[in-house]
Amino acid sequence: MSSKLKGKVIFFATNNINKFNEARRVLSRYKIAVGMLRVKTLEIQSESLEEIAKNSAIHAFQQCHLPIIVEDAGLFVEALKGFPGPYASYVYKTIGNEGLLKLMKEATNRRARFQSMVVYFSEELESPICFKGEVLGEITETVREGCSGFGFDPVFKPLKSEKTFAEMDIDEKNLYSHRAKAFHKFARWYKSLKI
Ligand code: ITT
Repeated sequence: MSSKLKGKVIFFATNNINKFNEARRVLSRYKIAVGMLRVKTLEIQSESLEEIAKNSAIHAFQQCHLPIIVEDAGLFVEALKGFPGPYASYVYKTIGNEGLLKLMKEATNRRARFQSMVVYFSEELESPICFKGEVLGEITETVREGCSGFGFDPVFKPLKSEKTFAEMDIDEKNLYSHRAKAFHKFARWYKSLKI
């Protein structure tokens, strides 16, 4: 592993400012500088977050030749046999939180999990490297908006909290979230690179 990786700014290729802000907050604790890059990411159709994110990272890197992070997240609801999974973005845009709650009207099992796959790629690496984070929780009975959050945050409550993600600020969400866990793993790896 080359020492060239250290001390550089890395770029998070995303169009989602909320994801970027959550990641930046974690990385700043490790003094890792990150910029947001709005390159057009390629999202292949796949059941695997890892495969989607790896392909996106390679595609993004080919466009900019900068040290790049891509993150792909999914929501897996037990009562819906893992739906929407990697299709969370499409499902959110089409039926939204109200639609998800409707699908779960009869469901007594409210268990769900968010997964995050953070993928890093740079010119020093032969292939992209992946870091996974997961949070277990449940889908609430009603939409519980708070003062922050995005996507399914108003209907997702981590197991160890009484609040939905939307009722938390970024720092509190980062104590539990799939994304924060994956970015902590990434940051520890990045900081461990030999000088
Ligand atoms: P980029 O691909 O541009 O990074 P995106 O919003 O499409 O942004 P993802 O594919 O990773 O991001 O996530 C898919 C969707 O899953 C996202 O649009 C949200 O609706 C939902 N989602 C992911 N992480 C979430 C979180 O922490 N809280 C609430 N919803 C989340």
